[in-house]
Amino acid sequence: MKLSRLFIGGLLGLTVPAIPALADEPDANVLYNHHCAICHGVSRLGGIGPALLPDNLSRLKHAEAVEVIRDGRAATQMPAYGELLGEAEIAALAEWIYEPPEVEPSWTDEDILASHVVNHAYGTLPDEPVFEVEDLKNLFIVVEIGDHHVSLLDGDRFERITRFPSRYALHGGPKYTPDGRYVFFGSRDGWVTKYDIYNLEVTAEVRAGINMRNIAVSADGNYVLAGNYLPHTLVLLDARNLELIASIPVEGLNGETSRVSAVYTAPPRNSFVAALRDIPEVWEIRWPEERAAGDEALVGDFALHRMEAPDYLDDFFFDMEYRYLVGAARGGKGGQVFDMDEEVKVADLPLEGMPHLGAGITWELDGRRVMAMPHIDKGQVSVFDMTDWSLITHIETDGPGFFMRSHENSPYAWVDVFFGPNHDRIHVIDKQSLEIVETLIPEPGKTAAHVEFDRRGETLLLSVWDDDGYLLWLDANTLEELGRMPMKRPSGKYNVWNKTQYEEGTSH
Ligand code: DHE
Repeated sequence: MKLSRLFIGGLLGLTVPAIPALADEPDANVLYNHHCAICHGVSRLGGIGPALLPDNLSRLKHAEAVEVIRDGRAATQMPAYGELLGEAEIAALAEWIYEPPEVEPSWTDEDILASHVVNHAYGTLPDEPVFEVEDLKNLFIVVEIGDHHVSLLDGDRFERITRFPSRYALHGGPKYTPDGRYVFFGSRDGWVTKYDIYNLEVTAEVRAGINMRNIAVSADGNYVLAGNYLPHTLVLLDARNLELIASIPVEGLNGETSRVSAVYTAPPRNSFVAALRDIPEVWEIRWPEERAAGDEALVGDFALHRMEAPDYLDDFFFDMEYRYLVGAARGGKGGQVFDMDEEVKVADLPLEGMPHLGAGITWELDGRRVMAMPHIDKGQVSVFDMTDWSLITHIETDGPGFFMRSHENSPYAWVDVFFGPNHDRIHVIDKQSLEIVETLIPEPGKTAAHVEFDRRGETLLLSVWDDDGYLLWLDANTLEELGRMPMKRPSGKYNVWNKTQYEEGTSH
């Protein structure tokens, strides 16, 4: 069908002004206001479509932007403007959206409140699941970033229970409430979505920022914390209906404000821990151990503790007791172990370059607890003794990896080869010998990545990370294939039991 401006306006029930005659050089600003602002917002903060600001677009290559404007995006409301605009106009638009806006965008408490939607108030939906499975704790949530959907799977029968649209570009692991009934998603554009797994319904949504990193849910399930790049804030929400409790400006002891790299939950400390990008501090926010009576949760109940760090620390890994955090120092200078009780650095780790600490896992080896993580810039998995922080070995792999996974009951740790020519490979490492014992290539030429085990560690799911991709279901011991399910670029997958139990082989 030939696309027309009226078509888009009609679709959205909006009136689109007539286009003035264009000068020889396409004026991208004018083009944007006529064609894009309706869905992406007058200030480019997003609306029906995603935000079109340089930071939000950092992951979209320029050529892809041209393609999306020209050809549209399948399974979304983004139409193909190639039928309406010339190549020069498309090129001008694609160029322009990567330029910073004249006025720095802001996102205030009023904006957060105005974005808040409650579809089903907490406590109004039935407590019994609307589907039947053997084990509610062995469900998986799978994020499909190819067309921005989420699938819910029965982990015993490897069957899809439902598939529903998500916000654009979810990032970071979805987080469950401790009982596994609700799951929260965070999108790069700042949306936090609460989903009731038992009723298969989105219950509430709120936009916490313009460019968000990830979310964390308190171990008691009462609070959600979102960490933003833009604005420089932490946003604390009541988990019941995602009401705003407080947005906390991130300003360091030196007066500088900072982006938040990521937020984490530290269950034994009853706290959230925030990694900050631009100031050498680690922030800890303790949640109230007893929730305030009545409906109102007070920000005064939350204790913010700022710890001066020895360096800018990013991308954390925690020990099982959440006393020590391992962070990557700025500029690829190595890793540092920070004791959060004593607030001192206790070790330097030879982790130069780009270790992916967030993907780290831990297990027992000869009576010692070890941690292992891949590197984004080299083909290595580094293994450390966590009792004295000494390096045990670097395991050579076929290329840089992104994700690592295991399970307490599995003898193997899995690491993908996410980058480079061997991105279709995935290694299986023997956790005792620290040798690669198998390298699988599920589909030549297509990226194989991100493993998650079932709750018992007997089977696992593995992604073929492609728009026409699929999930593989494997026997975790024999590595035999048990099934396949087509999916649109399935990225992360998250088992309810493993996540809610903070299983040692999975991300937290
Ligand atoms: Fe992620 C988790 C940071 C790029 C997919 N990623 C995380 C977490 C952090 C992080 C701090 C842990 C938060 C959590 O789970 O709550 N990611 C970063 C980056 O700094 C980086 C390198 C650059 C960026 O632009 O943000 C980055 N991440 C990517 C991707 O390109 C990936 C592959 C595709 C995508 O969706 O954008 C990607 N990141 C993921 C996934 C997780 C994740 C699937 C959750 C992993 C898990 O198993 O828990």
